[in-house]
Amino acid sequence: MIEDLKNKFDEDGYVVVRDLLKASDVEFYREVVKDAIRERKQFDERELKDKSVYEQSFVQCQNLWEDNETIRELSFNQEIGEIAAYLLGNKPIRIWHDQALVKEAGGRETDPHHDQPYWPIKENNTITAWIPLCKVDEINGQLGFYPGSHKVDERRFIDIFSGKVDEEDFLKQAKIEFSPINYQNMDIGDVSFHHGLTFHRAKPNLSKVDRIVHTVIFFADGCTRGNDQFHFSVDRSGIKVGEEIKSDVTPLAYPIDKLPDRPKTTISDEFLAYKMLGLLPKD
Ligand SMILES: O=C(O)CCC(=O)C(=O)O
Repeated sequence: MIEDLKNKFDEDGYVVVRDLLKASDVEFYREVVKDAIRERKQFDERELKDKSVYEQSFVQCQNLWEDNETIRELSFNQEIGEIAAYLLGNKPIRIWHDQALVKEAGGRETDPHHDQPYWPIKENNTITAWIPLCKVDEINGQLGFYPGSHKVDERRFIDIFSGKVDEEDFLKQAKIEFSPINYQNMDIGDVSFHHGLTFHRAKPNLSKVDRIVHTVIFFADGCTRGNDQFHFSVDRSGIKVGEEIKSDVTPLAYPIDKLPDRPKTTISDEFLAYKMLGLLPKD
């Protein structure tokens, strides 16, 4: 069964694992994540309509594992980690970062993109576990994948941060000629895994309730920094281009026999605005 998942992941660039988590655990974590977001976002009083186009796709809180010990248990869950490690080739894996992605009621679609170009990791050995903490269907922000798109091996940066991505430009840039999109209905307990090079997008949330999702990004142990593009996951600990990505900011995630400690490396006050907006943990 796990071999089937790996074959499907290699072929399509994503898999959905049904019933991986217990419903009662998911319901528990939903409340924990909601509280953590409320705490992180306490100084952000903007309404959806006043946010940037990017922020209208989702509320984003990163590195929740650091300042919330209960979420740390979810981000370092060994059942999720085991599957992620297996899909990446059975090596130990490290966390790049985790993040809650809440598509608010009325939130717009998530523009099509792939993730790896956002990260200065040289090797293409990255994977995201997308863990819905509520049911997700075509009405409330379903995630959809372009099957096989990871094989295009295209690392072009798709800018989803500064405005809506033009559909035609995207297909051209992504070198995707034909674009079936496999949207996934997700039940409580289901988890999807997508490769860092798999193009994906999400539908708008047309419901009256926020779509709460927690995600964890992992990379194979031994990956190195590929370029000098800034990223907290490497720059906080001064990892230079060519060096192995290995620090308390990106600890081993699987296999582990104990949860990691909160990183000693804090985030400089140069980035106070990110901390005040709740994107990153405060000290
Ligand atoms: O949850 C979403 O709307 C988008 C998720 C996504 O892009 C990701 O997890 O890489």
